[in-house]
Amino acid sequence: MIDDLRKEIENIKEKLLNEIDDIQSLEEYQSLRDKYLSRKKGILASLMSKLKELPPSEKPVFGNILNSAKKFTEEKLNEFEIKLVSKSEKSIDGTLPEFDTIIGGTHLITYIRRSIENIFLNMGYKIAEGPEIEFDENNFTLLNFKEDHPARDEQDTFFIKDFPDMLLRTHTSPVQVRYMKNTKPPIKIISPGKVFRKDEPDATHVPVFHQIEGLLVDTDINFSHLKGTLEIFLRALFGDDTSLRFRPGYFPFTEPSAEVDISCFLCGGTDNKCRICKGSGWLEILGSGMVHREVLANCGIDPDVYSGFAFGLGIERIAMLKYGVTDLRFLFENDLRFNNQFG
Ligand code: 2NL
Repeated sequence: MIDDLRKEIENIKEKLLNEIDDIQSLEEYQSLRDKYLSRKKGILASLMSKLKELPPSEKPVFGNILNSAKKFTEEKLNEFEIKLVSKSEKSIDGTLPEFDTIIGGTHLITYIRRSIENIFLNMGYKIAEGPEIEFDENNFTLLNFKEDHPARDEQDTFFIKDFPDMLLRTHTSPVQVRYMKNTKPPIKIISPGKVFRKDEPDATHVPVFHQIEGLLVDTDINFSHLKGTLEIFLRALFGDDTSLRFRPGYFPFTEPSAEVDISCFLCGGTDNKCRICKGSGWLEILGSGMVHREVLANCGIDPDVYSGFAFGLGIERIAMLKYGVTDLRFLFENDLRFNNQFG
């Protein structure tokens, strides 16, 4: 009995393969699938009824044969279905133009920011960030700006409507103020980020721009530490043969303060029509100084124990000098003909 059934199933499998070979359409495929696998009237389902005619010892043997026949049938039909579907899909038209793939790049401002961040990360600095909407106190008062300082004017700073003590930060110094209020020295941070000033856009002014400031506070920090740090930084950014020049300057939050120039990396002072130094041989690059005692005290740091230096530079200015950007508005118009030249 079981041997007869075994033979019957082998015949069914063989017939299935022949019938699959003869299929011409998806409809024929569907009806063949039903013929073999339909749960009620399918050939394999009907064999199940033979199960009760078998003696108990042969039931599991037959069950196994039937299951593997069902698996075989499903596999062969599925294989064929994949072939049928891929044949019915349209072939690729090799005359079509290629896809216009646009590969993203790094914006010049991001590229410069990261280059500078890496120089300071290599010197052991941490990156500090803070909110772009700030309290007047962190942005001005604690930094020793007097109540009548011109930067506090409505004309120059975006104040937040209905919140007279809040504004869009005009520099990233408030990030360092927050850091000093929360952290005991030694402090060694840079703070990159967006800053805001009420300027009518033109080639050299945009109301949103970018700054990186640095701050180091510890015991026994003096002006030579500032000079050495800036020399390492600016030589890494502009080349090993760069010379530095310190000129006296003024910022409310540093004392003494210094403007820092670098020797012109384009002409070295040899071209009196030089695009960037105009023949002077020097380029104004950043502002710096020793952190004002008053500022340290305002931020909870004892100026009799600790001292520090700080500096700040504009990323857009580096873009103009080093990368030849002639109009700052290009930096946020996002014309790909401009953006693709960098990063
Ligand atoms: C510039 C000049 C500068 C600082 C930024 C600073 C921050 C704190 C305390 C003291 Cl919390 N100083 N920052 C110091 C000197 C100059 O920026 O021309 N930036 C574009």
